[in-house]
This record gives sequence, structure tokens and C-alpha cells, in this order.
Amino acid sequence: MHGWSGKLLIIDLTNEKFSESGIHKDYLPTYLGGRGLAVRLLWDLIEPGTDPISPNNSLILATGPLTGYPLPSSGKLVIAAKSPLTNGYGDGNIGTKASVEIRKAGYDAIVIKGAARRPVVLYIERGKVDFRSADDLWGLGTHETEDKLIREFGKDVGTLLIGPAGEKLVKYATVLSEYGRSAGRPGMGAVMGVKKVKAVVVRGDELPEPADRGELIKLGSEALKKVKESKNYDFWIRQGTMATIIWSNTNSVLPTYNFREGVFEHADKISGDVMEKMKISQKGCPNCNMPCGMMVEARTDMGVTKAELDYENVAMLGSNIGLDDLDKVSYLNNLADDLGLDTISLGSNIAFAMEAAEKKLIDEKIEWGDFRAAVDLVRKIIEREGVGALLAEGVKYASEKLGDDAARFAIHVKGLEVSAYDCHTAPGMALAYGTSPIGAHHKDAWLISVEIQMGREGRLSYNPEKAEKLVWMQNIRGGMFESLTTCRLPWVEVGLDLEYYPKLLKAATGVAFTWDDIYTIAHRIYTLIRAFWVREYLAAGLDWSRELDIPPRRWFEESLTKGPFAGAKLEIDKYHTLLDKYYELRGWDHRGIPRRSTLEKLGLDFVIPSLEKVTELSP
Ligand code: PTT
Ligand code: SF4
Repeated sequence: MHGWSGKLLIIDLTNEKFSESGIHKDYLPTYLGGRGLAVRLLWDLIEPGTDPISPNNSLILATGPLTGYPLPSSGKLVIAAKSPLTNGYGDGNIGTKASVEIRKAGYDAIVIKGAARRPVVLYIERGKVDFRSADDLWGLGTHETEDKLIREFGKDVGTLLIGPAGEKLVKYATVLSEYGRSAGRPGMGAVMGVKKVKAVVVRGDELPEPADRGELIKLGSEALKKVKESKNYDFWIRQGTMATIIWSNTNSVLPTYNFREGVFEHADKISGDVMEKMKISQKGCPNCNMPCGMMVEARTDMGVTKAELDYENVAMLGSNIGLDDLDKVSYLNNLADDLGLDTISLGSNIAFAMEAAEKKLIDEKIEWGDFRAAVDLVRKIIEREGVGALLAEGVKYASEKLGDDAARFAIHVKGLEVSAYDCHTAPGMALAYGTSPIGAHHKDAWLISVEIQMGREGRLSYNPEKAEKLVWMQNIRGGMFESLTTCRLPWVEVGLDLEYYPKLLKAATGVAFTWDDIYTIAHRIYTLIRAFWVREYLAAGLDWSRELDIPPRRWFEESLTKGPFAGAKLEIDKYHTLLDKYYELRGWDHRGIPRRSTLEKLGLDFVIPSLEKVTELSP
């Protein structure tokens, strides 16, 4: 076998044991790795209806057949589990040395089962796992924890860790690494927390041998050169994802005041240009020559802080909560990193609280743009104090508890808070959020960029071609990139030719995957993820229906009041037409449940008995 090691490391925390096992021979060619491998393992390993906040959940760290090789931005890792926030499939993608070290230690994936009795650091090398006490680290922020891990293990190891949010099981706690890389929006940090794993530290020695080393190096260095020669390269290096703030505002999609509006009157104060003036350094993931980690130094009356800024963080903790000062936004961003909280869900929960306070549904006084109140709210979320106890569970839960009309301004899909694109004027992007396999996230499809290029009329239309484009985009981004596992930004941001990827895959694995093969694998992954959601929902006694694929009510019920699209909102009947088209393309029925024929066609026959136990399948 080339390109993959073909091996899993299985760690049993409850019994402090570990074992290695071969990966089923069919899994790698049919799921590739990363997300594909993760969902297949979760399907196999988790009992239907498992409580995600229990030792019975499994945490999967999955690399792919391109991870770590010398080619563009190949230092990515998928972290997956059943999500505590949504009760469905959850994952995130992190760029960190840990991804490369896992491969170098000889594993395609690591499965972490059970729960430790006391906090542990898992120290992993090829064929060896140490269960070391983390008593001295429990309770510390991620920055201090990382400092201590580096002192103990040196700088050449890979680290994955949680902060107090993960320890206290906040439902949108993430896994952090390298002072600001964060992954696993749907609560992967809480899964690590319930297992009492404070950190995973990995040291490897050698990557799996590729099928054609010469070809891989030739193609990889050619692609790295193309990235640097791209016309967008210089601007990307200056601003990274932060350039999107002004783009989103100009195009009326910048989330503002809890997604009421798409334009923020102070967008210029939180823009990429302002960030450039605060920038002190820049960092990137392994093997990346277009590093986008913009490190800034921020000054507030709370002191001087460093933070790594990205578009999503700044939009959600800036315009979405009415905060117009990039220093203060950076402070909140750094606080989220240190505590191990997802910035997107955090920004949504703060905005939800601000709106609930405005509507007098909660006692706390927290006004739009109130920085001090926002900082205090973060503390309350971690301590589960007052309204923080509701918000630690996410906006869906908080809105259900508050009742009244709170559900109208809880901005989520399937429990995962919407990431930073307002969709009052973007039906295709709304569909992307509605059908994203982890709840509302842009990772799988950035359809907004395509819609905006269509001009006003095209953008507002419900043309079925949007559903077709969405399926294609999901298959490339959420199927191929999440499984390879490499960063998609060389393609998305600087236009690296997609044709490199099947060629690199062949050089790595020796298998000539055609585009048809890649689309089929992606389609298989999406369908298995959907089957997982249905199985888990119904096993937990929850209903499953197409209503779960509908984005927030606000976009259908309340028009924008400002900007070039004032008066615009989505239309529910037309949205359903798009959704029907999407289901047809995926081979799912009117409820969004995969048809028996689709499961058979994709080689997912093993799913049929489990689904038949809980629901009737359409032919
Ligand atoms: C991702 C989500 C994003 S998406 C952002 S900013 W983005 C937020 N970043 C956070 C952060 O920082 N700190 C924090 N405490 N929480 C945060 N939550 C948010 O998490 C990230 C980059 C980015 S920056 C993007 S778009 C691309 N995402 C990729 C992806 O998903 N897959 C892939 N194959 N390549 C990608 N490349 C880019 O990676 P989640 P990272 Mg992240 C401070 O994890 O759960 O997927 O959520 O991983 O290493 O930080 O890289 O404008
Ligand atoms: Fe990491 Fe950014 Fe490079 Fe992607 S472009 S690999 S997210 S540094």
C-alpha cells in the first residue's frame, strides 16, 4: 500500500490501553481518508442513540492520503465525533503539525474511545501511547497549556488541546493548537473534555512511502510555484481572509446585529486595512506557502493582547454584535482561543443575548456593541452563570428555553450557529447552509461568491442551477478536500488548478482516481453522513423531516432595512423548490432521507437495515 499507512491507532481511555489495527481494505479507496474515513468509522463504532457527552462517543482524528507531503497546504486534519451541539455528525478541520506527526507516527487515523478517570495528556509515538497525568494542566487556558507542553515535549511535536470551555462541556468548545488554530465547531472540544483528555501530543518519524516519490515531488513543487505566481498572491499575503469584510459589506452579506442586516455602518473600522496596521506577524499551517494566520497586537483598557484574526471571527464578534473597534474584537477573539470556544457560535450566542435583552426576554443588560458586557457574558458562559447556563448549550437550546418568539432570532441550522454570511439575498447560500452536513457552516460550499457574480437578478433567483452548482461545490470542498486532507484555499483564493489533485492522488497512492470516481466518493460521503444524522435523530426519539434543512426564519420573515437590498428577504415556497432539486440530485426522498436505490448504488447497503429499523425507506 502506498500513500496510506493502512493503520488505525485505537486508544481505550477507560482501561488505559491501546491497540493498532489494519483499516478494512475497502475503506481507503472508497472513502479516501479524513472526513470520509471518519464518518465510516463513526457509523461502525458508535451505537445508535449514543449520548455525545458520554464516554461512549468516539473521537476520530483522521488524516488523508495527501496529508504531510510536500505539496500546497497539506497540513490539515479532520477531527470528528457525534456532535454534542447538534446530536448529528460533527467535524472540523485544523491546520497543525499534529496532522503531519500522526501520519509520520504510522497512522491514517486515531480513534479515542471511553473516558479517563483523571485528566490526561496522551503522548503518542509509533507503536506507543503514554497516558500522562494532566492534573497540573486542567483548568488552564490553551495558551498556557501549549507553553507547558512545548517545555515538556519540545517544539517538534504536534499538539491538540482543549481549554476551560472543553473541560466544562460548553457545547461549542473546539480543539485548539499552536496558539489560535481551532477546529470542530460542533463541540469537538466538549467531546475531548468529557473524555478528560486535556491534550494529545504526537511525535512521528516517517511519512508513508508514496507510490511515485519523484512524480509527487515534481507535481508538488510545480503547484507550490503556481500558488506563489498567482495574481492574487500579494493581496492574499497582506490580508488573508480579512479582505472579505469589505467585500461582504459591499455586497450586503456581512452579518450585522444578529443577522438582521447585511451591511454594517462601521465596517471600515474592522476591515482588512485596519488589520494591516495592527499586524505584527503572520503564520501558517505545515507545508503552506500562502500563510493566512494574521497575528495582530491589540490594545484595550484590558491590556495588550495578541490575536490571530480571520474573516469569520471578526464578522461574528464585530458587526454581528455591533462592535466597531478591531482592538476590542481582537481581544474577544483571543479570549475565545484561550478558553477554547468557537468564535462563530460565540458571536452568535452573544448577539442572541443582546437581542433577547433588547426584547426584555432576559434580565441581563447587554446592549449592542457593549464590549465589557460581552466579555462578562463569555465568563458567564464558561461558568454557566445566569443566562450563561443557557448560552453554553447554544442558541437553539437557549431559544427553546426562553420560549416566546426567541426562536425567530436564534440563527442556526440543526443547532449549529450560522457562519458569517447573511442570506436574506442569497437563496443558494441559504440552501448551502440548510444542507451542510454539520449544520450551518460555509466549509462545504461558498456559493455566495458564485451568486454575487450573477448580478442582482441572478443572485436573487431560485434557478435550479444553483442546486446543481451546490452539489458540485460540496463534492469538491466537503468531499474531496476534506478527505485528501489538504487546505482548499490554494484553489479557492489563488486559483490553483483543481486538476493537480487527481494527479497528486495518483502519485501518492498509485490509484488513478478519475473525476467521476472522486464525485462518487464525495456523494457516498454526503449520503453516509445524512444516514448517520437520520439514524441518530430517530434513535434518540427526535423527529426527522425536511424542516431540518430550512435555514433561519429571520431570512424569510424579516426584510433587510438597510443597504442596496433594503426590503429583500427569502421566499419559503421557492426555497422548497430548490431543496427538492437538491434532494433529487442527491438521490434522497422528499424528507431528505437517502433512497434505498441510492444507498445500493453507492455501496452503502450496510446502512439499509439500520435505517429500516427507524423509518421506512423510499425505493
Ligand atoms: C472553521 C471556522 C473558521 S472558518 C474560522 S475562520 W475561516 C473560525 N476560526 C476560529 C478561530 O481562529 N478561533 C476560534 N476560537 N474559533 C474559530 N472558529 C471558526 O472556525 C482555518 C482556515 C480557514 S479560516 C478557513 S475558512 C478554511 N477552512 C478549511 C476547511 O474547513 N477545510 C479545508 N480542507 N481547508 C480549509 N482551509 C481554511 O482553514 P472548523 P484552521 Mg478551522 C483563530 O475548524 O471547525 O472547520 O471551523 O482550522 O487550522 O484554524 O484553519 O475565515
Ligand atoms: Fe493554513 Fe491558511 Fe495556509 Fe490554508 S492557506 S494551509 S488555512 S495557513
